[in-house]
Parts: sequence; C-alpha cells; structure tokens
Amino acid sequence: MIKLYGGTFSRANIVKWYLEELQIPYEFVLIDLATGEHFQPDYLAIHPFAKVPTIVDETFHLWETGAILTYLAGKYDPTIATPEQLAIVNQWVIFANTTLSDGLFNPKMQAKETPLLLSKLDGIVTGKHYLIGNHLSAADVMLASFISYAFLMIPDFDISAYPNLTNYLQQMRDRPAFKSTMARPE
Ligand SMILES: N[C@@H](CCC(=O)N[C@@H](CS)C(=O)NCC(=O)O)C(=O)O
Repeated sequence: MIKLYGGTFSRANIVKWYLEELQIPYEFVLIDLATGEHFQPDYLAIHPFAKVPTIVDETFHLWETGAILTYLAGKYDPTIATPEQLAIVNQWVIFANTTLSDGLFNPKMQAKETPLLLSKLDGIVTGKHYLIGNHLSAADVMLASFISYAFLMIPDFDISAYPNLTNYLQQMRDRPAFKSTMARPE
C-alpha cells in the first residue's frame, strides 16, 4: 500500500485528494512539523530536504507534490494512455506550482500577474468541468488546490470577477474527495 507522509495542514492534502479521486488505498503517516519530526534521520532518509509530502510506493520513494501527482497520473490514471497526454497533465501541474503560484503569492508579481492569470484561466475553463477532456485529472487537482490556498493565504482574495473560474472551482470543491482532504474545518 502507498504510504503518504505529510503534516496536518500541508501540501500532502493535495496528494490525499488525488489518491482518493483515483480510489487508491493509502496509509497516511503524520509527520509532526511543529516538533521537527521531518528532521529526524528516518524521515531524512526518504526526503533529504526535510519537507512534506513524500510517498513510498512499494520500494519507490518520491517527493515534491507536483512530481508525485504526475507519477500517480502516469501509473494509476487509466485515462492516460500516451506520453503526450501525461505531458499535458504535467504541463498544468508545473504551471500551477510555478507560474500560477508565483503570480498569486509573490508580492512583487501579484499586482500585474494575478489578474492576467485569472482572466486567462477564466476563459480556458469556460463551459468546462475539467481542464483536460471530460474527466478530472491531476491538472485539476493541482490548479484547484493552489487557487483554494490563495483564499486561505491572501487577505481579501476574490475571484468573483471571473465567473467561469468561480464555477469551475466550486465544482472541484463540491467533490467528496476534495471535502474529505482539502477542506478545512470552518
Ligand atoms: N515544493 C514543495 C514544497 C514542500 C514544502 O515546503 N512543504 C512544507 C509543508 S506544506 C514543509 O515541509 N514545511 C516544513 C519545513 O519547511 O520545515 C512541494 O510541493 O512538495
């Protein structure tokens, strides 16, 4: 069974969400970041930079949220049949983790980049339930996770000017697997 190492409120929840969408059984191993459990030798042996999340799939260790999602997509998403399909998923995963993340969270970039990114995303998801094709993919999980984090981390973050993105995000947040993994208690 896959082991997922993560903190209570950490990016491991993104991996949890995707594992639950894929209906893959997993064991969650809570790493207490507050007490520095991630700096213990046992954990450093699987993640030399002492961050979460990490997964262990049989004997295979992997860290970095985006890399984990792409790995899970390639191995366990039955709708991904070609390297090109996986590459498109990876493109969105990397986009969310870099271009979008910088544009949303970097104070030096926010003013210029956030409206550009959100308005472009609003156009891209118009009339769509999913970013790619007619099923949820790791691309949706990463994109919706980062936009959801923006609501938690950026005071007054608001996407109401982008109705298609708002609808898309709401559909993601209504998914049972999102609610059981990403949603925080009110
Ligand atoms: N880009 C990395 C970021 C990992 C990361 O910074 N994780 C945080 C928790 S969300 C962490 O481990 N913090 C503990 C620390 O930095 O000491 C990923 O997505 O996996």
